[in-house]
Order: sequence, then structure tokens, then C-alpha cells
Amino acid sequence: MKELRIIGVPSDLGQGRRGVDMGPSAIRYAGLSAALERLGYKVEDLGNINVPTPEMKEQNQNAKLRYLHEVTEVAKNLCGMVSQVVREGHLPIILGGDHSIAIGSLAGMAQSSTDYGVIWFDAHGDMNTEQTTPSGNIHGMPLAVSLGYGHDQLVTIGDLKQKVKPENVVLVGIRSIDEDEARLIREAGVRCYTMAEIDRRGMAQVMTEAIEIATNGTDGIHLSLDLDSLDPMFAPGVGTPVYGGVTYREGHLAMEMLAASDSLVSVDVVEVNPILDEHNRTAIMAVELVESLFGKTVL
Ligand code: EXY
Ligand code: MN
Ligand code: MN
Ligand code: MN
Repeated sequence: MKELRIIGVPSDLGQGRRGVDMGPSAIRYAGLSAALERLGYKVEDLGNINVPTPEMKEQNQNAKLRYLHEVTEVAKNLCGMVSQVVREGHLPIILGGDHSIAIGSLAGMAQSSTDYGVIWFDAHGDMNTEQTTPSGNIHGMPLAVSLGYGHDQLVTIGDLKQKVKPENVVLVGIRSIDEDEARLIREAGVRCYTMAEIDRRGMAQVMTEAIEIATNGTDGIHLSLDLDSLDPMFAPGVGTPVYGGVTYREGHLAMEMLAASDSLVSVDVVEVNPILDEHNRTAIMAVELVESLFGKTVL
């Protein structure tokens, strides 16, 4: 059983609404460490990465990508920390923050020389680039960046330009994609399980295939868990909620199947926004999903 290392990344620089920088605190407050210890893991919390607050920064108003410089610095720091944790033989649990932080997680995993696949659990594709972004928000781009598409400053973080092979990447839970973003998903050759496909074929079948794709020829799976993958009924505390999402049980089933696959190498838990939440229930949901992911069962 690997030891677990928690890394907080209190960043709200990759998107437009304040509050997601409080995600790591909210998830800790919801009892993450204790829950994992109850499952028998040795857990160490490494604290938070230093992230500037938007008020400190004079944003370049002409810049197409908002807070490009700051997001890059945060990702570089996280990259170093993740690769070190993995080299020490531990499994990193990275708490966001907005989804732009996954640029650093995946760069760190790539640097650690673990050959991994990715399951990107999200309402969104996160496959925009500098050319296609409708918002300038970098949290809509981290998967594209990790596949080598996008701003030079972002794709060159870490040793390799392409952090993961597209044939080992799957999107699950998708229901909101921009037009040009859809084109890149198809071009890149990433398998995309939309909510429509989950409705028709069921989460069990979809996750069986997703795990197969992400583990095919790799050492394991990085799960990038965006809480907006869930329906807002179960996870209201997110910045970009979209109706028609993954249900409570579908979410747990997916995590339980990942636990049973015994292939998890690292995980991001992102986009929890306590300001938009109701009594911290989205952070509590996040902790419950992580418990299932790390093997919690009823019997
Ligand atoms: N596709 C939209 C954009 O690029 O601005 C919305 C992206 C939301 C991304 C969220 C976190 O997953
Ligand atoms: Mn902040
Ligand atoms: Mn996302
Ligand atoms: Mn999302």
C-alpha cells in the first residue's frame, strides 16, 4: 500500500470567479486525511503551494490568457513537488484550486518517468487553446496543454512537450464543449464519453472501457477529478456548473471501479468553490468520492 501525500494548490487564477482558492481548506475541513487514515493509509499533508492572489497582480489587459505568468509559475512549482513525491514512491493527492493546476500535476507525473494514462472526469473538455478559448481562462485548457497544444509558455513546463499520449486519455462526463474545442478533441484522438453515452450505455460499461484505455501499455492512471462532472444537485459549489451531470451513485461507481482496477498513480481534486457551496457539501462530496477511489466499501 503506497503512502499518500496531500498537496494543496489554492489557485483561482485560471478562471473568473473568486473562491475556488479556498478549495484545499474546504476539502481538508471535510476530513480528507482522517478519512484516508481510517482506510489504513499513511497520509502526510505537505501543505499548500504558494499562489499569488489576483489583487497582488497587475494583470496585463492585452494578454489573451488571463494570469498566464502566474499560472505558469504555480504549475512549475507543483510540477517539482509532484515529481518528487512520486520519485519517493508515494501517491500524490493534489487539491485545487481551479483546473489549470492540472498542468503542473501532469508535468510532474511526466517528469517522474511514470508512464501513465489519464481519466479526465469533467463536465467540460478543457481542450481549448490560445486560439480557441472563448474566455481567456486557463482552466479551460489544461488537457490541451498536457497533450502539447497551446501557449508555448504552458506546453514547455517540465521536460516533455507531450505529457501523456492521446491514445491513453479519456474524457468522462462531458456535456459542455466549445465548437473549436470539439474539433481539437477529435483531431487529437482523445476518447470522449459524453453524458449522452453514459446515459445510453451506463457508467459501468463506460468506466470498464475508460480504465482499459488509460492502462493500455501504461503503469497506471492519473485521475483528474473536476467536481463539476457531477450534477449541480450533488455538487453545487463549483464555478462552472452544468445541468445533466453524473449522479451521486454514478460518481461513486466510477471511483469504486477505479479502486478495483488497482491502477491509480495520482489524482487531482479540483474546482470546489466554498463561496458558491451550501454548507461545504461539495467538499464533503469530494472527500466521499476520494474514499471510494481509495477502496472504501460497505462490507
Ligand atoms: N469551455 C469554457 C472555456 O474554455 O472558457 C469553460 C471551461 C470551464 C472549465 C472547467 C473547469 O472545467
Ligand atoms: Mn486567490
Ligand atoms: Mn475541468
Ligand atoms: Mn469542468
